[in-house]
This record gives sequence, C-alpha cells and structure tokens, in this order.
Amino acid sequence: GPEVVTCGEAMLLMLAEPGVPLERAARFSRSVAGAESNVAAGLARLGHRTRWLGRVGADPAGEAVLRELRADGVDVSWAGVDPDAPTGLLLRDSHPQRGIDVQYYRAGSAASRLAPEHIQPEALAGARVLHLSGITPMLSASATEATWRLVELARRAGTAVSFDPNVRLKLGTAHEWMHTVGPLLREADLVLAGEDELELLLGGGADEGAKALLGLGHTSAVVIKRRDHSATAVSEGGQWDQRAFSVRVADPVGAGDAFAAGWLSGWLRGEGPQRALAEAACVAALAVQAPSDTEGLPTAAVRDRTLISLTEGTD
Ligand code: KDG
Repeated sequence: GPEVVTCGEAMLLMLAEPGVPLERAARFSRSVAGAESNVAAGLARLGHRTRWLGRVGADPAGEAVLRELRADGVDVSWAGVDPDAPTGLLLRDSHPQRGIDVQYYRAGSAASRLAPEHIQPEALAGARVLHLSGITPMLSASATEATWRLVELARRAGTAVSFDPNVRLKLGTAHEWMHTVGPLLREADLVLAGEDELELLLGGGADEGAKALLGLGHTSAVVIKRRDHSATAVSEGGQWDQRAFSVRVADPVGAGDAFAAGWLSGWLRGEGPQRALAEAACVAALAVQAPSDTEGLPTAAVRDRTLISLTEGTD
C-alpha cells in the first residue's frame, strides 16, 4: 500500500508561455494543477509510494490528468470518474516579477462533487500520512463532508493527518475560510501553513497560533512558512528555523506544495526537524526554478546534491 494518500481536485493546467500575460498568450503548455496532486507527485518523485484520491470527468481532460499523475508515479487506481460533470480547468500565466493571473474553470466540476460515499476506508489502508488542504472543503458542502470523513478514517486507522490550508480567496471569503477550514486545521497532526494563513484562520499572530494548535492535543508539529520565505518548525520539543535559499525564480506557483512534499519526505524517513526543513526549502527552491507546478520537482538524489551546494554556496 501507499505511504502517503492525498485527496483533492486535480485540474488540467494550461500554462501560458513564460512572461506573456494571459490575455495575450498564444502558446500554452499543458500539465496538471492541484495542490494535493502536486504534493503526491513531489513525494513520488522523492521515492515515496503515494496515492491520489479525487474525481475527474469522463472527458479527455480527465484522461490527461490521470495519465500525467500515473506517469509521475502516483497511484490513481482509487480515483473516480464522474460521467455527469467535467474535469476542472486552470488557465494561468507566469511572471516571477509580477502578479500571476489565475483563472479557474472549475465550478460544478467532477472534483467539486466529491462526497463522503466516494471515500472508501480501504483507500487509506496502511498509509502513514493523509495529506489534505483547505481547498477541498471549500469546493462544496459534499466535499467538506468528504474531507471530514477522511480525517475520521485516518484518525481511526492511526494515519497522521497533514494539512496545508492553501487559502485561495477566489474560492471564498476570509470568513468562509475561517468557518470551513479553521476547524479542520485544528484536527491536523502535522500543519504546514503560511504566516498569513495562520493569522487568518486562527486570529492573532502566526507564532501564537502555532502554539495554540500544539496545545489543542492533536497537532504534534506546525511548520510556519514566513513572508520572507524562511520557515520555522514548532513542536513540543522545540523550535527550528530555516532561511530561504536564494535561487532564480521561473514560476513560483507550486512552491508550497513542493515544500510540503519535501518536509513530509523528511518526516517519513525519520529525519530531525532541522534536516526536514532544509530538505523542504531545497525541494521548493528546485520547483520554482522550472515552469509549471511540478516540472522542477527533484528526485531524492538531486535534492541531496542540491542541498549540499545551496548550503555551501551561500554560507
Ligand atoms: O498550489 C498550487 C495550486 O494553487 C494550483 O495547482 C491550483 O490547486 C490549485 C488551486 O486550487 O488553486
């Protein structure tokens, strides 16, 4: 069985040629977007057995999404196909130095119709980590219920729940995020979140929010991703900081997913918090140097080699 299971919406990504604004772009490259499937692809690339759960439409976009995830080494054998709703589509451009225009065509998508009855307990069997994000519960009421079912099944099975809020204000107001995603965040064993996300979902400062999560009893580790791209891990045992590695950014989208994959890989292999943070920062630094969400994701060998050169190069 898989070490890691993720669940969410995977969409067909049409990425405009580098540097050209979306409304002007004539050439697009096709790949897959979706925070949770990105994490699955990242972990698979790093050598972990991963499974993605979610639903696509019975259409060419859905076939392409499943084929690409499979090619990335992700087990999609438990993914569902909805005959009555389309696969979601994401159009975006990429400019490291200016705002990125993201357009969703996902309302009413097959993934948004995810419901608790689509979640089979066997799909989680043997997994050490279930990785979820706040995007899925924000897709629909039935997807919120499905997310809660996954959390309950994981808890029963002794599978650690990893959670990245992934706040996208295009999917709902700040209040809706707080109301729908805040309670799920409080159930997670492992939290990876931006400073601003902890502030939004928990109120108050990020560091206080992280301490509050640890005090609730479920959460054993919180990784705070800072606005300056450094990161801090907090657990009962202490606090660890990691500076950002400075690299030339080609496409920043997917950095958080790469960071999550990098950190979870360290956690799964029993690395200490400092090493896991450094690996996370390194995997993210590699991911942002290539276009698309996933093209730059490294193998474990590339990660290890790059980590040595990043650490030696700048200290
Ligand atoms: O983390 C990258 C994601 O934002 C992107 O792949 C699309 O999942 C996505 C979303 O809902 O924005």
